[in-house]
Amino acid sequence: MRIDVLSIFPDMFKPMTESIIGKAVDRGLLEFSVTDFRDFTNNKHNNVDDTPFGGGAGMLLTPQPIFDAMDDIKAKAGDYGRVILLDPAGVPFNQAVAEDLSNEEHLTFIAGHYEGYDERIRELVTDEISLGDYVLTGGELGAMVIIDATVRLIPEVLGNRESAIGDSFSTGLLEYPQYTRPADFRGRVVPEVLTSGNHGKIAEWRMKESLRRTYLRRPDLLEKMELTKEQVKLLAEVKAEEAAE
Ligand code: 4GS
Repeated sequence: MRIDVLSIFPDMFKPMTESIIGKAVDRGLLEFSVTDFRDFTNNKHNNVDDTPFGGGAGMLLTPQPIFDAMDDIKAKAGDYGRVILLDPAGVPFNQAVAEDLSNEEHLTFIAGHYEGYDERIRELVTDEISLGDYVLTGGELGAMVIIDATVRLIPEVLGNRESAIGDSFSTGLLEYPQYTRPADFRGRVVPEVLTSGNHGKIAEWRMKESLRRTYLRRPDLLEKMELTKEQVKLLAEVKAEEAAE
């Protein structure tokens, strides 16, 4: 995959050279390039923004540097691929969006800072995505979050140690509780079933506790899911147990 980012704070993307994303670059699974669109301004002060027509507070990114920086990406990469604008008015980001984006060959992110966007910039854009219902100082962190969640889904990026299978949200349920050694830590004992060696019972306990955690913390996720017969039975047990608490 190739990922381009347009930002006037390219140094904010330095953390992307660390950890799993950095390794994906080193291993040739990801090509990552940040373009400072201030380099493409046509005015002598290198301004990237201006005041809104009609008045009002705040500044807007002007179209010219963004359009020219996009032309440069197209000249270098052949296309822009999917073009993602970070914006609170976009589709809320989630695991399904990450899975969709992870199938692409090329993604280009436009990350504004401080200000809004001149509406004509949206012409270049295929996807407007929001990190969530809160206000950031810029789109950079949003772009990095999306890149992180997306790139780890590319086959071969994660090793077995960090497998994406069974992740919360990819199964539709929150993860079940997990324990490692010691089996007794200061009197807090690991659930007996997990040390029993009975793999059928362990799988059933894990499914039930995933359902419990999701029922207690994120019932909205359960409403969106189609449960198997087994899950319906386990969830009924969970509900009875929780009502009796
Ligand atoms: C978000 C968000 C955001 C909006 C950037 C105000 C500065 C700011 N971007 N998801 N101007 N939430 N952007 O808050 O993507």
